[in-house]
Amino acid sequence: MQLAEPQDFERVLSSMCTEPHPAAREAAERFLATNPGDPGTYQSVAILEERAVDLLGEVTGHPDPEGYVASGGTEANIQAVRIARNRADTDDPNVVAPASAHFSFTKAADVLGVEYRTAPTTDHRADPEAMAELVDEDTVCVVGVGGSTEYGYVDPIPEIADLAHSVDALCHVDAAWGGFVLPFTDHAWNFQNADVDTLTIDPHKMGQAAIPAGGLLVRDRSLLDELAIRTPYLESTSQVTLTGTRSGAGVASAVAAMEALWPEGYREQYDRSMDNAEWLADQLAARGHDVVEPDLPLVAADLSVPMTEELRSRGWRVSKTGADEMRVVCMPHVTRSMLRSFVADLDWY
Ligand code: 0PR
Repeated sequence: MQLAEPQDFERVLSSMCTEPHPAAREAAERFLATNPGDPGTYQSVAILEERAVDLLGEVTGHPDPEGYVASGGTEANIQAVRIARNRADTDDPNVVAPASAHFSFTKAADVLGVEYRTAPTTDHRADPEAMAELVDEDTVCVVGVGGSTEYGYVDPIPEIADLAHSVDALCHVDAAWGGFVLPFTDHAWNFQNADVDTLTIDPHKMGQAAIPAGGLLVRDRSLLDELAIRTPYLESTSQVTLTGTRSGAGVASAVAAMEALWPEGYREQYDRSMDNAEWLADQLAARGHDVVEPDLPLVAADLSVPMTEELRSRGWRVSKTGADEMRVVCMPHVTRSMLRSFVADLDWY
């Protein structure tokens, strides 16, 4: 059978993934047949994974990072909740998050037998006071989001960390999407100056690596040890990952992308994406739409559902927020000329 062409990115405004950097693409292909889940056999990719974690540490201000390259943000979030649950001393654990947290936390709670409590947001950001009403002595993890899926908004992480530690819970930050842009913004918190315990940051989103490359980082090794199980058949004696066989392509491409882009390439990309988001927000506002002021490079606006449907029928991939607003993610493949032709199609409608 002739394989169909994969999706090209020419009209994709909905995805939080993007075209991999050329070096990332090449590295992925070279390491396609390697398995970092078996470091005794595949030693070179295991060394690359250490490098990936070190680079992720540089991006997040962690001087001595520990963690691994996961399959994506879902796995990293599940593992963060698992660390928190395993470390706590309660039979009835709960996790507290803002309602804006990604649905992977619902999966985590279900798989791990943890109660999931969500607090309403204020202006699309976590409200630490509303979250404080939900925490108690059985809270094992309090979640903050560094770039929300729907609006790209960033929660007040230092306050969320304080709340977590006031009940001896862990603070987990989901920066799966925002992690590679946050260092260039006014959101100045990182591992060094905020009491974050665990963090999700995905190279396969804003990091421009190939899929699958997610990232889980922890403050210190003892947290990762909460995940360790014994591995009698392997040369290594324990494993902390959720999956067994893993993608060496993801690991190698994450290193290649970060080596090529950190920090200047990512900074330039952030500047371009943010300019594009602000330009699009202005264009939509000038046409009378209510626009959610972008914080990171993501624009949501109250375009009518039929309008969004019409754009889809013209080949544009746009998505919706839970409140039915149109949502455009200004990823690296989204250029100004692409947005100009998008706006021209809007005007036609
Ligand atoms: N955390 C955040 C903040 C996310 O945005 C996502 C993914 C995850 C965790 C989970 O990461 P993985 O998918 O790598 O496991 N965000 C999705 C995405 O773009 C959400 C989504 C899905 C948005 C479908 C729009 C849509 O149409 O992949």
